[in-house]
Amino acid sequence: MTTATKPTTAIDLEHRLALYRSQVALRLFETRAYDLFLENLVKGTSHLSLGQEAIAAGVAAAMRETDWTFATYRGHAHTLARGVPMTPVLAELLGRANGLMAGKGGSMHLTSVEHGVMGSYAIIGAHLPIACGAAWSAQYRGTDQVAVCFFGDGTTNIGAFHEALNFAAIWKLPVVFICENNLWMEYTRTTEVTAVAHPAADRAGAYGLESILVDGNDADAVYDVAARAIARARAGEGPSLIEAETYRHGGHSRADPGKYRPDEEVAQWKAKDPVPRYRARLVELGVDEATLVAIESEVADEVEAATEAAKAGAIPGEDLLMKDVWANGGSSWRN
Ligand SMILES: Cc1ncc(C[n+]2csc(CCOP(=O)(O)OP(=O)(O)O)c2C)c(N)n1
Repeated sequence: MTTATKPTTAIDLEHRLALYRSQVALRLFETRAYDLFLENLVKGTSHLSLGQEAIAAGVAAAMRETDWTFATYRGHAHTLARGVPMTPVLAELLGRANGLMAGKGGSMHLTSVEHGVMGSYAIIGAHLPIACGAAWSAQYRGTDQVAVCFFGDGTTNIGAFHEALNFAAIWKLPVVFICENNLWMEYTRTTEVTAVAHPAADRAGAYGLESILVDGNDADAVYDVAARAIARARAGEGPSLIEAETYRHGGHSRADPGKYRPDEEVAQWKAKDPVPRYRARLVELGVDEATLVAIESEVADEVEAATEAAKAGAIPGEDLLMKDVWANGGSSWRN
């Protein structure tokens, strides 16, 4: 097993500052989303990934604009990290007409093809074969695009996970699977219902893949393993599976206080919070306080502006109900 937990020294300061900004943006955005939920403004359910920011930020930093992201229902961070602006994402959570999906999709269906965000998937595991399909399309068409697919630890017990890995391996598809192991499924501890300790990494070998385990609360380490896996995929060397160990600060979804998790476990992981940890690393590297404060206040302003714009968005009209429901692509292709 390859365990990559040491921060890489290959990342220059400019990229590190960008990684910090990205993590701060994900943190402040979702903190605001939670506040808006408490104000009863967020429509439908939503799943936050507070505490897991280093993964979305680190992986996105290693991707090219033309690469594809396949996100989960816990996909705000996956979407924002690819460069989708905050306003349409927040407006979507609020069910407004200026939302990313015009207010019809909500938190769990964020998609932006122009940013390579090829959907958020609420049926767990469903998107792994779909990511393989996208990767196959890139391989078939001879483009050098790579599909990156995020999923949780619990998802590794779904059949589609195993089917997709086998399929990706035998066809050497340019796909990178990222398991965000936050230790918990919906309300169940993953190790209680899983035969191996590392739900993704321990199974990689069964499909001929290297086992890659990374500290998912260290954006540099995540960036490092993701960059290597993506480069391999782009070079035609086939798929990779990365298990990033992390913890979500909150419960499963917005309505779950997560009280079933031991207090010491929550405290232990909060002490490894990726955002202050990365900030401390930058300070150690000699970045001055004013630079960090400037980044934080720019991001805070961005969240403020997005909140105002989202709240000002119109409530969609009833005509939206029947819009984009059915695409008549014709049937001539069958002939
Ligand atoms: C096929 C399917 N079964 C059950 C569910 C209900 N469900 C939603 S999330 C979830 C747990 C997923 O846990 P994990 O993959 O560890 O991701 P996390 O929520 O911790 O990010 C379950 C069982 C679902 N959405 N799809």
